Amino acid sequence: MATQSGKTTGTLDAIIIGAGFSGLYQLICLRDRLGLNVQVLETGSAVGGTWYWNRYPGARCDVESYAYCYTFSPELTEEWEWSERYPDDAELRRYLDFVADRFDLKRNIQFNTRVTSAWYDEAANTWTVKTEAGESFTAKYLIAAVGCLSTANVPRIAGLESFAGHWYHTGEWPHDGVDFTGKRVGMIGTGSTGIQAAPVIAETASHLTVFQRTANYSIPARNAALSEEYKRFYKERAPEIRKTTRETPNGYPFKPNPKSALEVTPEEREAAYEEAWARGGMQFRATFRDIVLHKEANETAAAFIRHKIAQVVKDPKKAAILLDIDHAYGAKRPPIDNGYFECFNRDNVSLVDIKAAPIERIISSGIRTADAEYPLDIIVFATGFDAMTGPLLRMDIRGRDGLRLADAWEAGPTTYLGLQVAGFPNLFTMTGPGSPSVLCVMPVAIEQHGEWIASCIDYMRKNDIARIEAKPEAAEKWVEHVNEAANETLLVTAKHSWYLGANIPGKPRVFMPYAGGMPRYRQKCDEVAAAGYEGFVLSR
Ligand code: N01
Repeated sequence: MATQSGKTTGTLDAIIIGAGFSGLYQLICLRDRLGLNVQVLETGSAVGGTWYWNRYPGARCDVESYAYCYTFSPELTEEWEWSERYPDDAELRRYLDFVADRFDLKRNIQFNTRVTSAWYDEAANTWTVKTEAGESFTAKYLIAAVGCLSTANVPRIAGLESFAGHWYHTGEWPHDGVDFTGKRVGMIGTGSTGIQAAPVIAETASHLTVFQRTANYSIPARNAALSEEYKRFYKERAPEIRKTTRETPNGYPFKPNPKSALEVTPEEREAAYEEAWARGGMQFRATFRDIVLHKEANETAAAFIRHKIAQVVKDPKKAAILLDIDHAYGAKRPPIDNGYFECFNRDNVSLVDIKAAPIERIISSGIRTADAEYPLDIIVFATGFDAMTGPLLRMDIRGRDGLRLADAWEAGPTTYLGLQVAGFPNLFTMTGPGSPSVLCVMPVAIEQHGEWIASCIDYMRKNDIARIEAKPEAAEKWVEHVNEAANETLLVTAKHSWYLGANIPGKPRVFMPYAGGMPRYRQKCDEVAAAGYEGFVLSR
């Protein structure tokens, strides 16, 4: 039951925190397939999750629209029309809003509601969730669908409070936008976000100064409007695309070339990279099967990209700073761009190497580095997120015997399958640490999680099971496996990556996402369920 306000009435079976891709799908699975009474609590004033908050200039998904969407409903696939190769943030919000209306989801979503705590009551076997406004909700199951990249990281740089201009974090962008016209803008950060934002900011700012700590690779996205022919083509091929996204390690709609970069002639390799560069997008990483696995193979791709950057950037000083890349291609999340390197050829864009001369402080007139002062009207922090654990730990989550999640994870996150934490019965995390999450196309990972959690709850209900909780030894073994899987790749070689938590001072260095690939993960989850939820304690 529900009211107009989005508040569910009656006794709740489940509470879902978050109304992004994962929360919406979990609501469909639990409410419409199992018939549960579910309440979704969402901080924002509308659906969208990551795409509700990330409205910065140039924000756009780096996965093709026809693959970055739900696949559970052929009718939905038929009814929705993507306009571009990669959807921008506004189109993704429209899509999720369409889904929410299409499946009548809003009646169970309470917006403008920030969850501050979630405590487990062992005697009652319930979770009580409290909100910033002082409301309280109680249910048997709690599903954290809070996203992986939803806690903005604003670095603690001395003097920020003294800045006389305006500053913004890209992940908390004002809904009515920011007018850069005639302004001197400083942007800190050159990850996927900064690389998308810079060329767009440069179009209207009087001057853009990019503060780069770590140089990055980027591949042209080659975004374009979808022709009517392509729109039809993707719809007709939807079942085939769905199948491919479920068979490939990262959930992409293309398969990696089975060849090694080292088994072809230099000419063939060059031709393959040229073709991938011209096609654009993440598929570049799949040009050869071992690009993210072997150093030597990786270097062939890295050298090709460096050569392209050198060709594009005309000013040799800027080029040298942009080419000072300290990690393997793909070891950090590889960005794709719409004119990033080209924007450094504009007269109104400059580049500051803050690895060579670090930022010392922010002053009222701008940014002071070790060797200069940069007068600014606006500072943009494209400085990323407290990824994966941040959104969970900013709530006060307490499990059995009052165990705080923050204490349980003091040395880093420990989960079983990324879905449950020992000591926290009936709490499920969607795309949690230890699951493929950020290494997989999100909606692909999310549909698997949503369905697995719903099947698990269905099994519990049919078998009179009141509680499910990960065994500590199963979680420890899973964490070992997550580490082994990461160690088989070059992902662990980038020591400053957010995959490791290295972007947040004091955060334990633990490789968080599962790098063993979505098909392997899916199989493991299915085997666990088929074996009567092996590795979990089920109690009546
Ligand atoms: O964040 P990041 P992001 N002083 O952490 C720098 C997804 N995403 O928002 O590398 C100075 O990658 C930091 O420098 P360094 C995607 O999964 C997807 O760009 O730590 N600089 C780095 O340059 C992505 O990976 C899409 O040395 C500081 C930058 O800020 C993830 O979100 C678009 C600093 C942060 O890069 C995060 O991307 C956007 C400091 N104190 C994002 N702290 C698409 O779908 C940090 N930096 C296309």
